Amino acid sequence: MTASLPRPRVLLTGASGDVGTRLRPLLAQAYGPVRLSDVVEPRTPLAPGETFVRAELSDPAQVAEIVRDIDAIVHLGGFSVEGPWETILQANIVGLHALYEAALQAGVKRIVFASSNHAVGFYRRDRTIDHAVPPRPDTRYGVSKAFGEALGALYADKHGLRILNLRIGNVGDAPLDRRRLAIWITPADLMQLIRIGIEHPALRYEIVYGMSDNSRAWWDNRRAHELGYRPTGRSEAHAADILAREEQPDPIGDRFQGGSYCSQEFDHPEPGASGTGGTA
Ligand code: 15L
Repeated sequence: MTASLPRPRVLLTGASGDVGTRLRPLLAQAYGPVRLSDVVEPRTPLAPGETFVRAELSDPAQVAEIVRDIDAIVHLGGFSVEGPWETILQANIVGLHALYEAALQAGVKRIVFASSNHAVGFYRRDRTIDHAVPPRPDTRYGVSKAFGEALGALYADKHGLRILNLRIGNVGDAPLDRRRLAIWITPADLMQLIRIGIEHPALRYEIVYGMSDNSRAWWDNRRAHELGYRPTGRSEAHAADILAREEQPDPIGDRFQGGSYCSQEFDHPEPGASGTGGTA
């Protein structure tokens, strides 16, 4: 932000989760006062300038309340792993629609949507994919993220909201395992992407991958780089440690980008051999 522009009023949903808790100080540093929302209380005490409003995303009245007087939403809220259909439906489909609708009514200008690598988890690891590939969700959760990206496109094209979808890999201080060497992102790099979503003057509707500078990546993240992203995290610095660790083989999950999300409930003999796009 330049000094002459007013600071955007930012809402962070899902603020009490692991990623939300890590982002809070970074958002406060960038934007000053931030409104936090979640279904449960924040994990750490509120810092000066932070306010917290508890809200159920599936309740339109509560959602209308949290988006009031907000310029930009960072939407981490909803259900963040695979779950029963009813749970995913309420949190990530009904709830997301309520959020977009309330945002439109309230005049919110921008939404940064925490999509997920699981929207494209059934691409094979030996294939490099970019932001333009069709979704290949690996779970009901992944389907809900693909839905979220599509819903964002509708609100961008029809109503002019500015939307950045982040297909986030795995956020943390270090990659957790071999798969995460490809998809890991530091909180600081994630914050860089969020700032692009909130501040980039030419942003209309984009999908980018939420990963650091990972040499083992299977994503071509050039769109993020074109928008100014310059990640500083390097998973390769952790590679020797991770590769020295024994890992349980997962014959299905190890072939696909989504890992164990692909092998859960998997029950046919020819992975990726049929359906749209043929072999992934
Ligand atoms: C996700 O989308 C989840 O929110 C996170 O908990 C991790 O499981 C991550 O994907 C991953 O693929 O490592």
